Amino acid sequence: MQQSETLAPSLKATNCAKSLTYGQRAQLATNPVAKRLFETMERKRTNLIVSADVTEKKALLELIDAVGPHVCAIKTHIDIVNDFDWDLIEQLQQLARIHDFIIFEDRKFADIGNTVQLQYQQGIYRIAEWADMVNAHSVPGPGIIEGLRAVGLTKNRALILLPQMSSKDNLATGDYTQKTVAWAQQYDDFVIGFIARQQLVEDQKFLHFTPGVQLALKGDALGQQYLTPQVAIRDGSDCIIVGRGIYHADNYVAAAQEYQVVGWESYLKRI
Ligand code: S5P
Repeated sequence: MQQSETLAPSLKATNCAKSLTYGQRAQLATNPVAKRLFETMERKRTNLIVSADVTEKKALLELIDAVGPHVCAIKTHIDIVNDFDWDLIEQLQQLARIHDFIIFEDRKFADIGNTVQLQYQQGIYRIAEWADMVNAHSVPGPGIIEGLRAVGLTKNRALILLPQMSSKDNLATGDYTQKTVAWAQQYDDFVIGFIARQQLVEDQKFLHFTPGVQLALKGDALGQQYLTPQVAIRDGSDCIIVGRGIYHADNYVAAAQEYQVVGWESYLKRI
């Protein structure tokens, strides 16, 4: 894989070394969201996260309701919804309870600690009130983690960092990747894992989330790069994140089912 060549030697995953089941890993988790996510994956037999990148409230809720039984988490980009209102959040939370999934807001915070605290809690989205997990770039340094952590821990939330990205020629490589992983380890009560293309740490309490996953490997015109679910999980991913591969399918329930089965079978091969 292209990016592994740029990783520091200590981060190169020679072979994916993950022998424990999701259920066993729930016992290792110290953060409540990580624990709940592992337990949900085990209970529902799914490592699929649907990236619900849909811009109209009604269509977004319909998609989430339809794929909900097949996922461990739903990933949102709340700021792309044209007709956002607080009722959307309440319905999303209700669907999360009905279908038993975790809510991941893909906010990719990227500012200094003080600013991200405001972005996390305030404004029209009040993300900290409803998102079980959010993610953040590490480019500002550890202050961004400290800012989010001070808010998130009081609400039993979790953070995912991005030591790698899926897009072509991204700058999250080498030393950046390595430092990001080290900060995750330093703040491991709040940081539960990584957006990653392959396994970055051996400690199995950390989750590796892989976006840029598609069975058809179609790619797009703007630099997105895809792996198949089989390759992602073989190389150490714990959760596959699938957007257009599902919500652009003619039948998105059937597509979600297919990704659930392929993802789960790939995981069973690994343990
Ligand atoms: O490196 C990344 C990180 C993320 S979170 N690459 C990504 O593609 N993502 C997100 O995953 C992206 O913002 C989008 O919501 C989803 C991928 O969507 P797809 O339609 O390409 O599957």
